[in-house]
Amino acid sequence: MSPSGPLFLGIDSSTQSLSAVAIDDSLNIVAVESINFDTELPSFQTEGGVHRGDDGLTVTSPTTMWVAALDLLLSRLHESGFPFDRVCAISGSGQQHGSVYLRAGARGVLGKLNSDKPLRVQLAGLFAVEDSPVWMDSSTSAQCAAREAALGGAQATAELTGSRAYERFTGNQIAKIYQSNPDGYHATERIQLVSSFVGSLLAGDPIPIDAADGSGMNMMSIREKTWSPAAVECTAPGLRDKLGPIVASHTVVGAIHPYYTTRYGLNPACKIVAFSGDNPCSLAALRLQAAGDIAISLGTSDTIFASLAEPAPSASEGNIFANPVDPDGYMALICWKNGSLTREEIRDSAAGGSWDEFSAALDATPAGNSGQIGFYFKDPEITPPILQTGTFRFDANGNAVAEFAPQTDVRAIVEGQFLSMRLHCGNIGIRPLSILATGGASANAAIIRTMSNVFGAPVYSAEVTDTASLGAAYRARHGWICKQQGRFIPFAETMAAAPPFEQIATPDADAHAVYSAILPRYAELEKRVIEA
Ligand code: XUL
Repeated sequence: MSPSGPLFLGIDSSTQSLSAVAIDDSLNIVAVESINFDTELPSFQTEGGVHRGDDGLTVTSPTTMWVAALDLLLSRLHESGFPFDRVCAISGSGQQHGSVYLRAGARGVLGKLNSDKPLRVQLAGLFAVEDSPVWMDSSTSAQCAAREAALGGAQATAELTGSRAYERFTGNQIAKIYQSNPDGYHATERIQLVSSFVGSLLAGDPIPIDAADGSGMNMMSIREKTWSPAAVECTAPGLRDKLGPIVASHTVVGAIHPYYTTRYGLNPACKIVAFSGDNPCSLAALRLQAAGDIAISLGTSDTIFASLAEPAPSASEGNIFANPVDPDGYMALICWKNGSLTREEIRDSAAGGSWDEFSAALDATPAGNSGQIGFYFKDPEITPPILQTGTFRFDANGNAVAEFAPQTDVRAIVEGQFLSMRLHCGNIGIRPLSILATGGASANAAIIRTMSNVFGAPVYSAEVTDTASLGAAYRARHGWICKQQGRFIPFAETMAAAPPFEQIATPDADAHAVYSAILPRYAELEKRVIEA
């Protein structure tokens, strides 16, 4: 680490841990630290950072655990000699959708933190609801149905808020708290997201929710980036006053509270930049800054993150959020449950359990698989939503067939997965111009070539770790630079010093044309599979 110069800190409050990444002004990572909730704060008795209810649906985390973790994280960094006095700005990331219920009077308590005592001791009693519902909770189906009924259906809800009503989305969680614990609800002065809550601890004042994480609540107008009166009013009475304002994600929302300057040596000039959700922060870490920049993560589930300019929210696929680095832009998140495990199943059944044989089969078969198309749902799929598991194979004439030759199966699963991605991306307005491949399968050259050809876009490789906290650190620096200059500076300009990602595939125009011709047939067959 150089002995001087500004530093920027990103703090990620995830489901299982609280982590920090510090960068210098040249974007180098200079420190990382992490606190695991289960093992380092065992008194909260969490498993994977959460408590699961007896109903199998309710999932919460003890809010005070996050408070205790913050002191532990900062003291760990302090003890390691981390130069907190050089930190110019802090931003953060939080698991999306989770909510925190601050009791009346919380603002006064937060403002008067005393650096002699740990946060946990001073903030006991701060919460009107002690256990925060988190994104893994799926106990609010009734509230989702009520929301969609009030807002004119699932598609209307998606058009208004960016997503249809999802159980984990915060508005539905708040509605459940109001109905099941009205005393707790009425005792609440301010409701925060996990992200804005951790930022509020640092600022010593409740900071606003940012537009990107606010998009995960089913209550924000995705186009206006303000609370939708209809979507707030159908949630719970008197809610608008408890939510505070929404700000653009690069906004400086406060300064560090003296608690931290005295206790850990932070610089009193250190700014707090709005905290955001972990997925928006990951978008920033992957530098998906221009509309059409997408990342495809090939993991247990396959996920696409994308920057887009003209979203077309849909009730059947994906979530649209405000973009965390471009106040006029949007981002999308789409998840496919059948990812690596499903590819591995075909590797085992059709390629002798060997990735080399799997790649050889891909190389030996033509783009478009001579018109043969397969759907492989080892698990119920999210995109498109289909509960029925199984494999559905069709010949070039659209007739269902029981089997493919092994090599055909290999090509069919890979092409099918990427055609599904292209189809469903297109349905919500994503027009991929460049692809960043991450996750395990991104190391397979034959799979990546197929990805490039299906989308007709160059593919780059990125192995970025700690994306949520790193993205938060990049955003801290972005917000700080905007504040210094007194105007919005495009995120890309602030990231010019970052080393370029390595290009690993160039699309073949002929192969791409084959896939463009197949796509309508693929869509047609997918409809048949869903309807069957
Ligand atoms: C996104 C979601 C999860 C959490 C994980 O909608 O629910 O990705 O953000 O922390």
